[in-house]
Amino acid sequence: MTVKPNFINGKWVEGRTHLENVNPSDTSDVVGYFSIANQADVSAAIEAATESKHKLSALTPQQRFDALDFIGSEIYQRLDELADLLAREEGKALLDAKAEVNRASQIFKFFAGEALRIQGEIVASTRPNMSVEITREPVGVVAVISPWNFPIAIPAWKIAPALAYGNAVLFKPSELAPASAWALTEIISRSGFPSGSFNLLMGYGRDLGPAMIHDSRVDAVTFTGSEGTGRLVATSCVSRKGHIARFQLEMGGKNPLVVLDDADLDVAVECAVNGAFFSTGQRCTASSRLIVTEKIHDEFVSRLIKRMSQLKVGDARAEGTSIGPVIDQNQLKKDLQFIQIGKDEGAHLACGGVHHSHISGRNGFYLEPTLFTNASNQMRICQEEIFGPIAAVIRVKDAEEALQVANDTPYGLSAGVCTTSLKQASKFKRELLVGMVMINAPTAGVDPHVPFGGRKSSSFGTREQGRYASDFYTVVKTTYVNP
Ligand code: TXE
Repeated sequence: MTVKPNFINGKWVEGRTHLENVNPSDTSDVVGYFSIANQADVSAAIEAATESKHKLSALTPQQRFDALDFIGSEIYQRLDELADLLAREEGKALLDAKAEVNRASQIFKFFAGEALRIQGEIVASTRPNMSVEITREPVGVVAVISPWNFPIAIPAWKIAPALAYGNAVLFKPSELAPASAWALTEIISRSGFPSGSFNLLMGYGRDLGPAMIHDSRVDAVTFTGSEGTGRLVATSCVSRKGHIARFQLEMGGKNPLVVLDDADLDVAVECAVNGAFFSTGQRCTASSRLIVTEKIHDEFVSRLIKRMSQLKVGDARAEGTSIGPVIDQNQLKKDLQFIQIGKDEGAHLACGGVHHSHISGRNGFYLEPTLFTNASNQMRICQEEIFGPIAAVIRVKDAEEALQVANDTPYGLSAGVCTTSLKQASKFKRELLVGMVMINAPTAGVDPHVPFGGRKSSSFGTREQGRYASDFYTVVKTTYVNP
């Protein structure tokens, strides 16, 4: 049995214990075994990352460009192989997995370019003879804590900017999807970044998270995951001894897709299917609330159900699968509990809701795409993040009520509106309390080079991705020069 090691200070380090990574499409298939880092490994990685700062500052922007470009190119060259691994360990359908791997490659390429575009400003002072220089410097050692649902793209959009702007990285991937993280690390290990500047620590967040965050040599923490864990991370960053760690949190969503009377229903149905069910609904940007005005409600629902009947649930890597399994038994249990809660709350289970413990002879965590109708926005299925292929239709009178319902949630990540009216599109764009607005497009599925993030309980801190990422991964310094 081969156990994949952690990567610390430029060396592969085996742990005393390990994780077993199981294919959610076929639980008899073990994807691999992965070392669990212990406290001593975390300390060694922090020490190495801290020591690597001077080596990192000696790298020219061109050298950082070359290393990041190398990573992006290799990910692209190995797209099919990495997508297969991703689909095997996470369960998203192969097409979605390919799109994710491609996006990871694009992100590394984008930030390779950003390494050459770090800029400052020179500003005239209010005082005679004085000038003011505003420059950006690396933050230092950054802990990257990532979830399982995008096991290569989310690490990419945290690691690439961290390295582009000259930081050292401690990478703690989700214990549920270490294989993609390990493959990414193996590529980074050959990219030319100095030893110690990139470290992989696999294992459980409840142990490794606090061990990283409580060490004041860790300057910043970037986290994506559940809201509850996000709050714990924030508390640890603030309450630890020494200076407060800079932190950035991307958490849950309860994203609305509004369909107005004047919508093109073909477009609206495709947006709903893609946003609610693709990637098995396990996306923070999933459209879990479909808010539909009453004139077109029945027509929209009947077309949506017809379209849902064409979605094939099955092995993530099998030909023709549109929806793979959910990630594991715990998530399946949570999804099934929410289906029961929806029924108990009085919503009508219009489609799906059925769990299959095996498909085509393979044991897996399969759940049919599920649609509730007659839902009200106050129900738990419309207020809490479920994170499965489950959506609820909320019938509203008009656009005014649709907007009010769309905003009536603790979250504020992404929101969509389907309309052919420019006036309505503009109004929703202005008044939706979210970080990302999608007009006639699914709430999920974003570009790799522009800001990503939300408001309210969805996000805290500066935006991820695109040029805006520099706000998190750099410190601004203001220098006054009196020549
Ligand atoms: O998340 P966790 P889980 C939501 C989704 C899902 C639920 C549970 O609703 O059903 O969260 O998923 C690390 N200090 N989302 O358990 O626990 C952990 O090891 C520091 C939504 O996977 O938040 C992993 O690397 N870190 C979300 C990461 O945090 C800790 C995506 C996320 O795990 C830690 C994923 C601690 N005390 C889940 N405890 C989205 N909206 O995108 C755990 N971790």
